[in-house]
Amino acid sequence: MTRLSELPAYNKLRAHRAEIEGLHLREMFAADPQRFSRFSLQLDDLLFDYSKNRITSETVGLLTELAQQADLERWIGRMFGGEAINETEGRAVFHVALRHQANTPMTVAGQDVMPAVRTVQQQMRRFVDALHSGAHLGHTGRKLTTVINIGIGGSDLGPQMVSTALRPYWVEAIDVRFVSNVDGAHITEALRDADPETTLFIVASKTFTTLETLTNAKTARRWLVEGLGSEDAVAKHFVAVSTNLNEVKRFGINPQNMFEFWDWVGGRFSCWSAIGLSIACAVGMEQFEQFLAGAASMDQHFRNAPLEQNIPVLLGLLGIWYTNFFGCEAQAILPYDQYLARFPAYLQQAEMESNGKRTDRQGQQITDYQTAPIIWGEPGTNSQHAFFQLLHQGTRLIPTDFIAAANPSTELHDHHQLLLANFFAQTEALMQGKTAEQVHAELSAAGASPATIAQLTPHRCFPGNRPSTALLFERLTPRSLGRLIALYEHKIFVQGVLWGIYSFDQWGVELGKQLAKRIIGELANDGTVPKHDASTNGQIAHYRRLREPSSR
Ligand code: G6Q
Repeated sequence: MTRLSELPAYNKLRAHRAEIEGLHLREMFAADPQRFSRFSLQLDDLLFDYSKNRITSETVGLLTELAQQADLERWIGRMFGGEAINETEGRAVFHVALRHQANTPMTVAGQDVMPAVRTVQQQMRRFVDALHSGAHLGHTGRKLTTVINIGIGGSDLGPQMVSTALRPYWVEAIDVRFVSNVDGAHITEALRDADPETTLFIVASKTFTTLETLTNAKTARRWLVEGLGSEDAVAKHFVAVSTNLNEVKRFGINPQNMFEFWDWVGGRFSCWSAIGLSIACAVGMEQFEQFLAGAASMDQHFRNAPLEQNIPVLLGLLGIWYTNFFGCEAQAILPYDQYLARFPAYLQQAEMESNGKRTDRQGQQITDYQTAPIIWGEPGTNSQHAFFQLLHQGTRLIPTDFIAAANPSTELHDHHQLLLANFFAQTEALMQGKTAEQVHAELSAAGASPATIAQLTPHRCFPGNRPSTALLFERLTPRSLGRLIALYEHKIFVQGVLWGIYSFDQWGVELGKQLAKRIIGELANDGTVPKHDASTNGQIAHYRRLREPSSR
């Protein structure tokens, strides 16, 4: 493997970056009436407009050259071929099989996984249908209408984000909630107005050993058994989603109530598996299948489109362009859709846990280029009234992704027009900026004195030339949502390949977990002195002093 920074196209891109330094997007649009059609693509109803980025045709040519030199096409083939490309964990990365539509095999280590995938999907359908029809009732014979998913990280963020996004599709009388934090406040609030007779718990954990999830699941179990006065209630009110049958049994959940998935499904890529059971409970299995089909349409595009017309590839390359050649430290995700409120948080995990790494595939430290930027964002228009100031006039350059549907998910069409007017206005404003001449003219027209004009002009100018990419599609549906998520998943894949890292492990979350396990045993007020650094010891001692006697 040649390091990214040693690829021939990398050096060419550095030189090219210096050449285009002085170019302003405003001028590039003025000079090229074809710029929009040159730098936009359409996949069915999805418009991918990347023309408001600081690129020329040469940039795109060099970036795709870089991707070729990094062997991207071979890596895409390896992922879809079920190869064990997650080498540090010795696993395939095969979430694409979970949404595979054709009647063709998808193999891992010579074995077709599709029969097992379809079997679990059928089991999900039977369960969800029974839940909705009332064929599966609670211990006291009542319908289960509150579904609480207990999981964390990949076993929470995906299902939670998708369920939130698809709120208008929820079947009648269903209420789906999510508990992830080990902070007792989370489960307390989720249970506050819940009725044990009508509550179903989905314990979602790939390993079924995660401290937070098991702690919450035990609390939920106690609440249920106390509420219904019988251990037998667990059978009707608890199901598990896991790869670990033994631990599920040990917890006391009947294996018949377990939905299986496999080690080739990474946690943060698992909402397509039975980890999506809470989504299916919310919207029904047919809509869940539409969600899978939407993702599959992006998989096909990613697998087959040439690099320079490949949306996830281009989105990934734009990120590389800004991170590695402009020194950008952050990437803003701005859905103009309240139902996508959790999408930035979801991508924070997907991108930062996948590509927030400093060791390359050869085990060498990466010292001469950056990997994953900081992902953040909030829905428009709220974000406009909060942090857009920094995007427009701050000292940092922050590339932005604007995401919106042309049609609303509500009846309030007038609201939607206003929302989209802002969507268009913001990408235009970021790109165009406002010159001193414009500010001057505005202030003069408003009757400002020359002194006021001189004082205010520098503050009221916008530099512009701030990049944005727009994703605009017909409507937020299970299908278009599946396609959108798959687009970002593949973007992450592309970037990981180019950065030369393993995107599908997450060793960085281990150390804190190990230390926490050790510290749990040290919190007792038994006179022992914890064996840490002075700061950690001091914090623990202060905590022991402040803690109320009842919790000692
Ligand atoms: C995701 C990570 C991580 C994981 C959680 C929950 O890719 O692996 O976020 O999903 O730690 O793990 P379990 O599903 O095993 O409880």
